[in-house]
Amino acid sequence: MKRVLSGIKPTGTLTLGNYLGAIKQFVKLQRKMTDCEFYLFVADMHAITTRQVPSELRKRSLDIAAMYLACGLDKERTILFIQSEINEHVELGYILQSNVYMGELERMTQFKDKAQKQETSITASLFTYPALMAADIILYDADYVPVGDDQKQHLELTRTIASRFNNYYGDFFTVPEPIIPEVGARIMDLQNPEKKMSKSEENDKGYITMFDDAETIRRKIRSAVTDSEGVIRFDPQNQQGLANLLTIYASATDRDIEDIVNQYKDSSYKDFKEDLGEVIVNLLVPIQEKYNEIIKSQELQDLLDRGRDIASDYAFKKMRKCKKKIGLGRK
Ligand code: AQP
Repeated sequence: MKRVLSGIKPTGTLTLGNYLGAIKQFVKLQRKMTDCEFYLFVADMHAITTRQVPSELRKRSLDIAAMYLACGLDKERTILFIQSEINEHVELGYILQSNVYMGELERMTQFKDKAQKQETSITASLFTYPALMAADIILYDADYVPVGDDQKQHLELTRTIASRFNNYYGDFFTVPEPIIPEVGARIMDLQNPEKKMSKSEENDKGYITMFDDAETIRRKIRSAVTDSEGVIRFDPQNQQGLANLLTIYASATDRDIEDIVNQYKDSSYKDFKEDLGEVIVNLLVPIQEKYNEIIKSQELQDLLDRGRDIASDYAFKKMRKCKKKIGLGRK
């Protein structure tokens, strides 16, 4: 059976970007790919590449798991777990550090962006992050990895690392394929549409979180940066802010951008934004209601226990074979 795998870092409150670029796609794929198995994890080990408050990190990890469920995952067909509860991720991550080159890691734009923002106190793990990410994926022999556009480069490196390992030690890991959504793969910041919407961004007007209440959502959309042209059309070069809002609308409603442009071509930005605000409110409020039920339930804990046991079993066996292949240990 083919395996689809995805993960999200609990570095902040999930954004509409995470939802449209990753969670929604995952749920959609699950409905479409009925003959696949779905592995989904909360990447808390990745979160600590930047400083986290322990109690908040733990809370956010559970929040993410609950949010995924609230978004409509099929519980029966999902192996849901927390990355740090399976030791083999780090073990394989270390092995893969010996199969990736400094030059390759230096080229990763996410590292360059984050290092530029932080300037000092850049951790070694932020640099080696792609090796751990590769381990997360190939440990389970995932066939497909749905990601937003920003993770394309990391996934390409995962493929390189897996192929390099296979070439040297003999075929062992499945080389994964990315699945990137056609619309919604890169949702941009509402205040600065040249940057992607990120949960660890300081200016909270730039992103909509999955937990924002209806009034906050409306306000953030109303204040989203557009332009002075005043004409609704899809022109990402010259009307970046508006193009982002159209993309959000299309991705949230599963409609074509062209169709939306047609509907609003004679409207003002103000009216378009009012409607978009309502689209997002209608999308997120029902998810928030489900989340409120799930976060308190024993079912969430039971699903995470079950996920941990199944993933751990696979990971343990895979690592035993992997170490043998490399020549580690006595037998
Ligand atoms: N703006 C976005 N548009 C579309 N997809 C996005 N994703 C993230 N931002 C956008 C997708 O969400 C998944 C999980 O991402 P992640 O949490 O593992 O890491 P990230 O990509 O670094 O997300 P953030 O929000 O930008 O986190 P911080 O600020 O901590 O770095 C991935 O599939 C990603 O593509």
